[in-house]
Amino acid sequence: MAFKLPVLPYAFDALEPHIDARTMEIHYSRHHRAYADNFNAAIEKHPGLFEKSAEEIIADLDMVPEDIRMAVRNHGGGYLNHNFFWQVIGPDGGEPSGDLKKALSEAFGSFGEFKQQFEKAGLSRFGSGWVWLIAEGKLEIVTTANQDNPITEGKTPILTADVWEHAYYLKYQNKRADYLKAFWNVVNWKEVEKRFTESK
Ligand code: MN3
Repeated sequence: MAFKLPVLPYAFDALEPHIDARTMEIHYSRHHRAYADNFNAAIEKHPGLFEKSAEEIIADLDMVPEDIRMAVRNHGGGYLNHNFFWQVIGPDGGEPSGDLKKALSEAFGSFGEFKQQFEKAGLSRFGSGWVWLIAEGKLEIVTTANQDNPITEGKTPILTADVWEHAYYLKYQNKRADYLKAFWNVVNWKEVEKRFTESK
């Protein structure tokens, strides 16, 4: 039993013009696949771990044998983060509604203010990493380096943006700010709302 590369739930060009088809193709077919392959290769050394889910493993890295712990953190994290990322983005865009909209206003002042703070956090993450919206009673924004996932710290992410250069460089080059502004056009708020409801 290996960890499978999940099927991308839309076509490579579905997020155009905000995220271009070539970026999506390379990001999914090469980067995500490589994380999955390297994660599986690490777990092969301790195949008992195949009985756990990727979430269970990343949430409890201390139980991962030391000889593969760094590989699991990096590649298992990369595998899991992209599984999550493809779910919370999509072609529809729009805005949050209902309880999530209310919670965003309570935590950040308004939806607009939330977007600004999320973009700012993504911009200030030096080097490669991720920016996350966390549901922990009150909503909060955090960033992680490399392929770390907030579940390792016991947090529940409901939205993320990949701020590795491979996520935007072909179209936006060094302009991460422009990528993060465009990101709002491809957030799958229905999925984020579902995860928000499940977190309570
Ligand atoms: Mn990526």
